[in-house]
Amino acid sequence: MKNPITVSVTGAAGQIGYALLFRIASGAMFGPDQPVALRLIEIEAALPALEGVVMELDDCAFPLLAGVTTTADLDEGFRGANWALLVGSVPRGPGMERNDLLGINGQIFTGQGEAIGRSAADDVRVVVVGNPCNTNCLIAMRHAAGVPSERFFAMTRLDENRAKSQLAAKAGVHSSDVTNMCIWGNHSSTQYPDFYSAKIQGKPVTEVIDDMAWLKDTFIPAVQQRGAAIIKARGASSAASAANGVVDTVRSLCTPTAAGDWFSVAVCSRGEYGIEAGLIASMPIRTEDGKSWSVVEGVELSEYSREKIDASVAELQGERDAVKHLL
Ligand code: NAX
Repeated sequence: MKNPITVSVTGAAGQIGYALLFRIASGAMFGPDQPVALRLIEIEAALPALEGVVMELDDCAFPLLAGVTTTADLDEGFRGANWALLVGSVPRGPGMERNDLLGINGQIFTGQGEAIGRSAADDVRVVVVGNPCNTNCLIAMRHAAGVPSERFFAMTRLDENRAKSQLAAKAGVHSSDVTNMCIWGNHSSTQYPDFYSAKIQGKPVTEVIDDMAWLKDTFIPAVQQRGAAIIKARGASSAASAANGVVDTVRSLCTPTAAGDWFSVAVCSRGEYGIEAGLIASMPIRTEDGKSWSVVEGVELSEYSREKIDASVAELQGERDAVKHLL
């Protein structure tokens, strides 16, 4: 039997946590022969609810689940973590401005970053889901002493999957026929799902879906506003699909990427595609060995794409400026 991978999850009693933990424990994230140990982190007030989730994990008798720890203590929670999945954050309340939210969550991710630096395993990789995830990731990264910046990621995979599904439905193909789908920029309504570079059964999307008005005026807003549409329909925000996005993100980072393809995740820019270095921006990513990753170079950007990416990057710069005191 392999040694267990230790996975720390914050916000574990929340609705994404409830959908995510069972996928991890079942082997969906690391495969059917890889044991996992879960370290679940919640605020004190949510620990009783988290115990209920642990009872359910127990009741699944998962063969791969090597242990579960629950705690409100960050060092205890991140101890030995190979993966830290930062899902918990404070939701935007009535009357709260975006900058208030950035400030409140900024404090949380400062402490979590510090604890990851102190307590996680030497090979820790961090995926931030809690919103605003790009900027929360930036804050955690800046405070995690000794953890290289290339180990920090913010999730845009749900957006990628949404985009693939919308394009597949329009073209009358399966979503797995859609490749090279890059979400650029921020995980927010300014994100740019790049239909120019994406392919359907190996052909450019613009050849298969010969309807530029639909691509620009229906497809893009549908992806950008999908979260709001789910809330309207379900009365609650996306949870199972978000959890699935986390599973896909980690799997993609651990598995060599198919030839010619890429996936979307926000990483610390080194200035690729003119995106200011140091920002956490979503770009096309590949990994050859399931350990190190690189930004795919040479993706051609139309003038339209350039404008959309620049707008999303400007938003990221604004968010970064709003939390400058925390960096
Ligand atoms: P919930 O409100 O159901 O759960 C959040 C959990 O986090 C709660 O149990 C809360 O007690 C816990 N929490 C709050 N502060 C914490 C802290 N300091 N330490 C540990 N735990 C803490 O939200 P849920 O629907 O699970 O969503 C979680 C986050 O994911 C939200 O910020 C949400 O906006 C974000 N999302 C991000 C997505 C993405 O693609 N990046 C998509 C889905 C989702 O909207």
